[in-house]
Amino acid sequence: MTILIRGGTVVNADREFKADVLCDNGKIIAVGDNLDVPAGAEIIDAGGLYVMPGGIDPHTHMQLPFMGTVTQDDFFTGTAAGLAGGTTSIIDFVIPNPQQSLMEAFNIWRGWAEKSAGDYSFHVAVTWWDETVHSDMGKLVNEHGVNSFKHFMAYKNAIMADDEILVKSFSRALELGAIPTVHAENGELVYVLQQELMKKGMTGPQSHPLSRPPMVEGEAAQRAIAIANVLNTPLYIVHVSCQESLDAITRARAHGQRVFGEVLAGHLVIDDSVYKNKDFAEAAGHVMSPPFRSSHHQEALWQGLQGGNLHTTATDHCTFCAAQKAAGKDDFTKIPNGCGGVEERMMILWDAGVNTGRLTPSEFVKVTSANCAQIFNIYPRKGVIAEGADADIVLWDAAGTKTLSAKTQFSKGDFNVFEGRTVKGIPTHTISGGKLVFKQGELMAEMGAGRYIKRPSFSSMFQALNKMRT
Ligand code: URQ
Ligand code: ZN
Ligand code: ZN
Repeated sequence: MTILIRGGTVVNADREFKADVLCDNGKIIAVGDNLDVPAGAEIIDAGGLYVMPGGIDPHTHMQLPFMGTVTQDDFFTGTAAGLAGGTTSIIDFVIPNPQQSLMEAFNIWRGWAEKSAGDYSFHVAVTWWDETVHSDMGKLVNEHGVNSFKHFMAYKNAIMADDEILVKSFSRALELGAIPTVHAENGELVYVLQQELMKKGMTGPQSHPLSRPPMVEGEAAQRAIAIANVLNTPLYIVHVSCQESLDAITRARAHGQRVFGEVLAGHLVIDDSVYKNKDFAEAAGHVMSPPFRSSHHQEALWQGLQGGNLHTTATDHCTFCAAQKAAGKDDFTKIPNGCGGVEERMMILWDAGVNTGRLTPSEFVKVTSANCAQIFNIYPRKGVIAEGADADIVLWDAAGTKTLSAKTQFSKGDFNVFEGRTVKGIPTHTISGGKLVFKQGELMAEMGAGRYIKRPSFSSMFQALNKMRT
């Protein structure tokens, strides 16, 4: 399929410029002025629109079995919803049960993801340790294109990685040229606070944020940073939600440590007043970890993005419906943790970021696509409008408006944390793998059209780091 995008303003991480973009056979084959129209090409008039790299969401959980249930969006509906919001690639998570082979889990998730409508890749979680984990990590990097390993420092008695696992896994990741990532919350503290709140009879969703105060995240972020520092590995901290963990990242980076931070669209614009809602479904619908924070943390997170101490934006798309959330009706610790956002992320970042002057269009591209591609080593295949890149492109109408709602979302599920928010700045067309998959509100996502994206190891950088350690 040949598509010529004509008359738009291309926005990359480094600059904006007027140019046509020609796509053929899934790739961008030309970017320039007044490109000739190949016979049979579909022409898209991009006059007055921005032409940007398709978004990459580095943090989703499609079809995740979690807390006794499975998320609402599977890999088809979840990636299709992403395409409707301009996100053309996701990095999801393989999360083995403790004692389950990493390779076995990886193959199961690969099977689930074959129905994806957009491209996908996987971080693999290390939730336990023995020699087979050590060896499977090697297979995953050297044979399957995994270059990032996740560690949940929360979720005690489930998938929590203690310090021994962190130290062994980070060291192994360094040997392999893979980057460790962490969900930074102190799972022991969360567990104690949960028990205390339940003992006091404070069983409602209002207790969720009380069981995970910012310092619970700040301590874990600092601990992971210290372990990475001593072992000389880079580190990527997912869903940074508060000043405390951002400060730990900022301090580490100021001393030259290679630490990257991710922030969720939700944490940038939603505060903890949502938990005060007397309606259980409304409050429980916002139960995710780390929780939404008091409003001063939002400004800190925006400053983190603007100041280069937070690098990527994600969603942690992990959707449960009201009936699933009701599992925690009488015990907030049993409310499945997770919220959506894969469809809304880029509109939230544009509306609250670009329209307020916090981000330029190029900085928007950095934090929604290019930085993620560079950190996870798939740039310039992804994250840029340039010859040779994958034809993953979003056309953006800065004047267009939309009111976000569960009633109109493509994502499955019956809840939307951005419910009722009217945004200015919306996608008009999404091109994924060189095909037009979204056009002015109409989604033409195709089951199985998405590809598994291998991410090469960082051997060169890590060899240098490794040398410094030995
Ligand atoms: O912790 C995560 O990232 C997964 C289990 C999604 N749930 C959540 O509350 N963030
Ligand atoms: Zn997490
Ligand atoms: Zn997550």
